[in-house]
Amino acid sequence: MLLTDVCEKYRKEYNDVVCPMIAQVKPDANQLIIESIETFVRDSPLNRLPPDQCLPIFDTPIVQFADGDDPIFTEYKTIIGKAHLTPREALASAFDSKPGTIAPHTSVISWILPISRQIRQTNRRHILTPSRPWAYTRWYGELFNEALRKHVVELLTSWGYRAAAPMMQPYFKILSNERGRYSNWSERHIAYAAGLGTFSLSDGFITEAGIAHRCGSVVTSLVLPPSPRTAKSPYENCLFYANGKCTACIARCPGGAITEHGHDKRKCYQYQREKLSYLTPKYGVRVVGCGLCQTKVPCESRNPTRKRNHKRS
Ligand code: B12
Ligand code: SF4
Ligand code: SF4
Repeated sequence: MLLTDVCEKYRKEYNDVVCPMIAQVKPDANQLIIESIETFVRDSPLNRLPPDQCLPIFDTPIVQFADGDDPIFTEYKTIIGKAHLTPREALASAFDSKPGTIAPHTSVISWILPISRQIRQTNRRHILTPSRPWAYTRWYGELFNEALRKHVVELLTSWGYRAAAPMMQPYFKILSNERGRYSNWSERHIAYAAGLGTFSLSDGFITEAGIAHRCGSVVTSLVLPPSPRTAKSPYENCLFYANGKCTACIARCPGGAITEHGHDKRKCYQYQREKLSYLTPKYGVRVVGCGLCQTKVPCESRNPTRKRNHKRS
């Protein structure tokens, strides 16, 4: 059979634009994607803190990959909720297609955007409300994160692959159960699958660059070798679970949302809704996040369970 026949057969079978024989594997794709994301973070004017746009909002990102068909994504339907999408479902829904026929293989690109030291320092001084730069990070930082998601989707599309950022799709939604709010695409659980870190007592996701970050992801039909997931438990990077000695985030939380039993999402949401909403017009943003549990804590900018300190301060 000629290559063109295989392509034609594939197009009919998968209703796809890309033939796997010519487009499934792209040598060095992981490295090219990492470099493209790093450059975007370094050069984009959106990654600058208002009003003077001098300081970067985020430092150099950490980028890793997961196999979209890794069984952990099906486990998330039990751990998070039935509505949580597998990468295959997320990609198929974005193209109005069926999960079984969207592509022979799916991969996930997941990134961590560490919040810059200057911004973290301003929040360290606060005890009840977030600093203005932290509030800007929640608002303008997420606008930048959205631009990055679009950038990665465009890069993969320009190479001839299918790609989608689930959090930017119309199907993305935030739901609620007895434990509080959750979504059908949890960026932190995606980052966990890609081996980028673990959860913690405060629920925050502790990476090698710490807990003070925002994260994002894109699903694609391109085959990308997955990064190793070395954590032995979903809470390995948190000192509370490592030696029971750290409870710094409990003391930092003004909403009483963190105890030795974990993070109460309802209390956290309530605190931010009821006590902080007056800040939105003051700071000129549409939503304010507190994040005091992510600054002035041992896990702020490094993995605190590592013997040798991470270089960031
Ligand atoms: C809904 C939401 C909230 C809710 C609920 C948060 C939550 N814990 O889920 C509320 C309003 C409380 C909230 C608050 C904040 N949020 Co918010 N929020 C989201 C949103 C939109 C969805 C989260 C979601 O789907 N959660 C799913 C549920 C199930 O997660 P969970 O309950 O924490 O999961 C636990 C269990 O699954 C458990 N677990 C049990 N068994 C097992 C087994 C395995 C194998 C695994 C892996 C896990 C596991 O582990 C988890 C931790 O305990 C995400 C964006 C996104 N799409 O991901 C941002 C997001 C989580 N928020 C973020 C941030 C920064 C904040 C705030 C700091 C506010 C701010 N901006 O200043 C606070 C911090 C709260 C906290 N301590 O974690 C960041 C988190 C980054 C980070 N550093 O961890 C995210 C990822 C946004 C982003 N794009 O970066 N948020
Ligand atoms: S402050 Fe301590 S207990 Fe809280 S998440 Fe960080 S390491 Fe864990
Ligand atoms: S975000 Fe604020 S209210 Fe929520 S757990 Fe952290 S410190 Fe507490």
